[in-house]
Amino acid sequence: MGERSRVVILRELLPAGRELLSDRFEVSSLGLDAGWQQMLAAAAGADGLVTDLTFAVDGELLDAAGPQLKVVANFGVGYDNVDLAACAERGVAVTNTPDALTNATAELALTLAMAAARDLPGAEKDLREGRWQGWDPARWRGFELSGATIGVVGAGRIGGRFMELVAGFGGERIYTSRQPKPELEARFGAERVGLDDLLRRSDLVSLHLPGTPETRHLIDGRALGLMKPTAVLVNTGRGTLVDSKALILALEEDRIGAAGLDVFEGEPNFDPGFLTTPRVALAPHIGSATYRSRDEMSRLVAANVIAVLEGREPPNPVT
Ligand code: 8YV
Repeated sequence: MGERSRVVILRELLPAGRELLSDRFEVSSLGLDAGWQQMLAAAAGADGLVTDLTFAVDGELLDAAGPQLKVVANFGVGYDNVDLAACAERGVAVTNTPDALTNATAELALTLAMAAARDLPGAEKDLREGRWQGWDPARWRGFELSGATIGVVGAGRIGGRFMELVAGFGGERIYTSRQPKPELEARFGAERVGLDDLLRRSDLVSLHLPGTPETRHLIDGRALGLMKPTAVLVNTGRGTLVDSKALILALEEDRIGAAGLDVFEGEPNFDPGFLTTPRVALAPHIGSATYRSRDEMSRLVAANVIAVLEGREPPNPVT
């Protein structure tokens, strides 16, 4: 029998996926605190690498792994951390984990939308800090989603599911997408519009785009200026979609209604202005963090590695 292939999990893969890999391959895992030098050293000689959005998969890492490397399996649907050209040049397959996190992420977008619209974080903070003095008809008033015009920016899998979840609010649904989505139009009466039109008309704007050079700061000061002063902005896509400084300013100057954010530029760092900005619901990138989703994502990572190392087409190639 030949030597078993080597798979290096550069940070962490949950047991649901790790066990599938360990049954077949020589597997090592560095853990969440792994630093870059440690990753470069551990990657040497790997046939497969399990990666995630917290670090760059670039030429340096691929060269440190060596020419036997066959697959980079990214734990996540987004793969903006992976240099696809560098992988292609070296003949390395890249895979991701779509579908598994569609429900979880769309549900978090709705959670943030509702929390932001009613300023749940602000109201809860008042309660926890002893500022609840009794019933006050003017206090803690927010926005209703019932009857709202809901704008979905990027109507892919997650945006489409989000649209399905909010359909019960009635109102109108509009979306942007490179391709028309006849299914969303037929099922939810959705209308495809341009971004500026969507921003002007929406009471809730939910972002569901990947982080690419083209989508960087799609929502900047100009875009925020088009939104209604009562509109809620939700971002569960990538932090780079939104210009943080411009958003903080828009909230502070009451130029938009509220914001719900799961992703940030430069995370786990984020603009500290968000901590003191009014009417903002914040989460530490937990879009896919349900038991079901993260286990399924882990299994998908493993299924992709196994397929490539056994000489088959992976289920989720990204190119
Ligand atoms: C993942 C995400 O948790 O899938 C994505 O693109 O942003 C998250 O849902 C993350 O990628 C884990 O690596």
